[in-house]
Amino acid sequence: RQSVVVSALEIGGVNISKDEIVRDDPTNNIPDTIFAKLGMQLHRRNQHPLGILKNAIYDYFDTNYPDKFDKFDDLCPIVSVKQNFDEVLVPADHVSRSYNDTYYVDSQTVLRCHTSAHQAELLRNGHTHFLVTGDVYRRDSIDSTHYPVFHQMEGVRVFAPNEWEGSGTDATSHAAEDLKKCLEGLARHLFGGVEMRWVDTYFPFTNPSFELEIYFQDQWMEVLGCGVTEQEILKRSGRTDNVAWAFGLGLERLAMVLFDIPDIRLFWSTDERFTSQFSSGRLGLKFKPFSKYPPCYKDMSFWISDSFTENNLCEVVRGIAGDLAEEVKLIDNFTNKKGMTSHCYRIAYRSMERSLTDEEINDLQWKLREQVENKLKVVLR
Ligand code: FA5
Ligand code: MG
Repeated sequence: RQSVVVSALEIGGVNISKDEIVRDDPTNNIPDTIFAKLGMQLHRRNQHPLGILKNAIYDYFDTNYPDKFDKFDDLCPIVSVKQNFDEVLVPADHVSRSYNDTYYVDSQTVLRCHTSAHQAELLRNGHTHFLVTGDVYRRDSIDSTHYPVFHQMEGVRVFAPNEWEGSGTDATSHAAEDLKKCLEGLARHLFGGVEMRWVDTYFPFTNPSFELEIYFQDQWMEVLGCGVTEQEILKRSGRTDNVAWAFGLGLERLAMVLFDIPDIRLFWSTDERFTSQFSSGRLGLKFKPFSKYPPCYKDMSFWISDSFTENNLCEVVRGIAGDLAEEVKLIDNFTNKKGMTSHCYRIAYRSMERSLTDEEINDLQWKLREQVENKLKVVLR
């Protein structure tokens, strides 16, 4: 492996030596580009759209539940498999545990893939109302609303029996109704009016479970997951008699709607034409794109192997093109008589900050073809 440049960092008061993390452990699948994002904590910058949004959500909770919610935004993103999965009841065979979906430091340690990783421990420590904001990491697809590092805010509220006993509904319905009211109120606080809808879904740690979608850029975009906490989680934290709700907000997605930010890569931009447009505490403003540079499309076809996955392809693309990769999209897919399957991917290259030259893009595409063939064991057509 390549060694990394930065050798130490401090997160959540814990000093971590980067040399200690990137070691030759065969289970480590964290590329340097991801590694470099550790400790950046965009959500703790008050001038950054994610920090502005976090503070606006804090305002909503402070107004509606004075002094109730404990806030954490500095918990270390390197967590155990136990915290990230076991303690929130993610089944042993769930896809999210795979090396294809999650970044492993070693077989027992991951970069958290959600802020839910902190739920159980905080409950055990006696917290009953809390918000946890942090950077989370996932191997994922490439497009304007997906990025391998993004930010979530977790919210948990525990109810005592007397809070629902008089209400005429059972504990679960009481929590579910309260949850939806709370999140709809939050959406009004942030957006005023916005078109949204609830969708039923599944999470291992909640039941019932819901997602909230907002209409943005001509389609429905999922912005959060939530639900009534599985009783088993409460039981393990010594709260058999309680009921609770939990949510996990995708901060980038909400900020995209709030500030009219068209592409998720912009959150990482250090171009001052981006950064200078935001200021602490200012929610209302809309981002003005600096002139939009044209995208360049390149297609690539290959016969896939059994082990081929789209996430692996995206990792290779990001490794070569970094944030110049705007989208990776499957545009053709067929299986021939011999049973061989061919995929054609269209890769959109575009910089948010400048025009790219033909030469530069051709160069990227050639490197990509070479690495796709070598690393993914596919046969180019
Ligand atoms: C979760 O992560 C659950 N832990 C949320 C939750 C918490 C449910 C508590 C119930 C109780 P999900 O994988 O759907 O759920 O992600 C939550 C949100 O993160 C999504 O709605 C989306 O807004 C955002 N998100 C997911 N993947 C990405 C990505 N690659 N880039 C940017 N945002 C993403
Ligand atoms: Mg989801």
